[in-house]
Amino acid sequence: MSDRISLLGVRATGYHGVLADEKRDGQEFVVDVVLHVDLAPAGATDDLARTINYAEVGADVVRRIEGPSLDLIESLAEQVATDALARDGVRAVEVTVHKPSAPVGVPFGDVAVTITRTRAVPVVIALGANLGDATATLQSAIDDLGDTLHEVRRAPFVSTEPVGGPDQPRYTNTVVVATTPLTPHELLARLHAVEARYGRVREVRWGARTLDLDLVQYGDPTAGTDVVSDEPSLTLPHPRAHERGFVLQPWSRVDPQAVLRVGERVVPVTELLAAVDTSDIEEV
Ligand code: A4P
Ligand code: MG
Repeated sequence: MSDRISLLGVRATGYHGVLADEKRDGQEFVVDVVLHVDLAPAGATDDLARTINYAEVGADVVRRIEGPSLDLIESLAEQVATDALARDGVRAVEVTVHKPSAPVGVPFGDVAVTITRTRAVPVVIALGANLGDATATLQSAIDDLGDTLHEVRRAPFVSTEPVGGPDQPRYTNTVVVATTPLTPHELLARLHAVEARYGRVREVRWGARTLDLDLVQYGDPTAGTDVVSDEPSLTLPHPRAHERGFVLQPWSRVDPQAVLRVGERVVPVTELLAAVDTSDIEEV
């Protein structure tokens, strides 16, 4: 993905610097912000709501330049990057802070720091398969997702009794915890694409499948940053995860501290697991 919005040369007076006279007299700071955003939806609809409003980004930058005094332009760059990543749809940001009047002690043209920060949202994905070589399929699906998931940790594979649906073979399940720069819908689309690659067909609800990838949770409920949605196309957290041993057991193995939002409550996964029957779950 290489679409970008660049807002260059935003300038204002700030009081950042290590020296007392910098904090007293102030000087000009100049900031460049490059936002990595998918611009196709806005390009197709001509709708400002589908992109990032660069006027708002500029106002954020000026607020940070004029804000509380910092010692380092590194810190100012970090603040600008944090603001930018908080905007929906911004996957990554490059920030350059120039300090053209810095006390360098020799004639110079410019001094600047540049940082790149990528959005990294914690996500939990449950994987299941009960047709073909299930374990091999699950492992290759995880490998395929390596382009969109980072810091990937996988639970042990478990063999589980089918829950619901018609008579069908036992499942192999696992859970992956990772981080992603994608939005929830982008990630779901990616999960569907990987399911399709492994020959997933949707005929019978809860029927046998070569590969099922469910997005269990997006964001961190402890920090209150998890996405909650009751849209049928993407319900978050996954509406049945809290009662399913084949999700909870592997999840608790890969992340013993994990929590899941259940209605208004944020509940430890180990507590949810204690309430379900796990007698049929075997490690493979
Ligand atoms: N969808 C909505 N929210 C989500 C989400 N958080 N993650 C939509 C993924 N998809 C979500 O899913 C149907 C639709 O749900 C999708 O189009 C998507 O946009 P699907 O994968 O086509 O159908 P499904 O998997 O049959 O339905 P669902 O609701 O995901 O089923 P469950 O509840 O996950 O159950 N028993 C064992 N032992 N192990 C299993 O893995 N899996 C199921 C599937 C049943 N029994 C099982 C297992
Ligand atoms: Mg599914």
